[in-house]
Amino acid sequence: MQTLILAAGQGTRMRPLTEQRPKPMLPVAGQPLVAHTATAAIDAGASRLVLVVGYEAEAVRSFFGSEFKDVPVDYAVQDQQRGTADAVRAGATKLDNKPFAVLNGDNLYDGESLAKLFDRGPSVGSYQVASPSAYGVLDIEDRQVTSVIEKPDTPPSNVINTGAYVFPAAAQGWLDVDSSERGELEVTDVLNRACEETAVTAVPLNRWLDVGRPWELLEANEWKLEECRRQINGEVHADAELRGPVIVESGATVDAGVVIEGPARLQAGATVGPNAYVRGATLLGPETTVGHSVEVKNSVLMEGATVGHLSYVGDSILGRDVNFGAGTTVANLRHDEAPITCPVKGELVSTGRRKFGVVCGDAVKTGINTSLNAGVVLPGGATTAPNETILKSAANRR
Ligand code: TTP
Repeated sequence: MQTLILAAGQGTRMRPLTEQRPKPMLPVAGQPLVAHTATAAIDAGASRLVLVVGYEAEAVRSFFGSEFKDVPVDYAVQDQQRGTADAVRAGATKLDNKPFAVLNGDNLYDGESLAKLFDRGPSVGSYQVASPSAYGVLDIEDRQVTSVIEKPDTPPSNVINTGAYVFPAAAQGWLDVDSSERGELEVTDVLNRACEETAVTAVPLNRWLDVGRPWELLEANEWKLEECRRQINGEVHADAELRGPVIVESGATVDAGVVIEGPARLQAGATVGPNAYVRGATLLGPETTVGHSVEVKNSVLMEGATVGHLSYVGDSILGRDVNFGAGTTVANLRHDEAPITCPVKGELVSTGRRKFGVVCGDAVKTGINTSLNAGVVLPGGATTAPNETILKSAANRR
């Protein structure tokens, strides 16, 4: 099955993490997010991948090259991000006149479910949720989809669209859709046309995750780190203790007195300790430092991030080359245990998580003893003074 993977979007809800890189290239368990999407597609039987790129396209191209896991990779450029139907239209220029699959390059799918989708003919991957109104909801009769309705007040079912489709070859002629209410050209309108022209089956996916906002990047890492198996190739001091599924890549170092509770992955050049505690679905990217008496829990540290001494980082995402001064502490729980809120495009949104820390854009630097409240987002390059307490995000803080 020739497969289009949409990876051209600007990822505005994921800012500041997407200020310098496309969302599909954000790290998930040591690989770019879109590499997991591509792997699921290949596991499901993709014969060729066409990646639709646009925003920060070069990062995607240089990761994949012309082949990924023995499957040929082609690229189509979407110059302006006018919507998912427009992205499919850009990608269709590289397709053969045969049925094709479409996947979102910022979604995690399980390969086993995708295989059922790919085998089914015209189909859409579906997923049951408790509150469907925030999604595209599928109207289904006898497993056939009759339409998809965007964010309905009264949803016709609790089954939603996962952005995974198999379209017949004829759909390559159905891509000129009208602009939607939010001013985008939407692939869901292509799906609605497909439902009018042919039988489209809803294929339930076992597991699926849309990674649109920072806390969903933590969820993606939780999922994919859970799947990792213990592998120790780096240098681990005899007085360190690694519990459970921990990956220490060649070139990573674990010093004396360190305890690491898996799932966790330490990429090449990461150094931990002495006397540090790393636990719960943590990714320490290449060349990261977790120093003396630091605790890191359920967090993602991107390449070159440093938490040198006496700090606590919980349920947080630290961008490239972030540097936490000694004694920086992150709050990740409210006294009332209510879900943590976090700003997304200037508006506070519930993360739905009882535990959530902070999001730091690339090269953020904190002064010693900085205290960061739960849900704070610091833009790339922001600095804090020694002893500063940041209770709320300041969008323009530099
Ligand atoms: P979205 O998540 O809707 O858009 P986005 O990635 O730009 O993020 P945000 O809304 O935060 O700005 O996109 C779904 C998928 O489609 C995603 O993989 C990106 C891709 N896409 C394109 O390739 N081109 C586009 O014009 C758009 C809007 C999305």
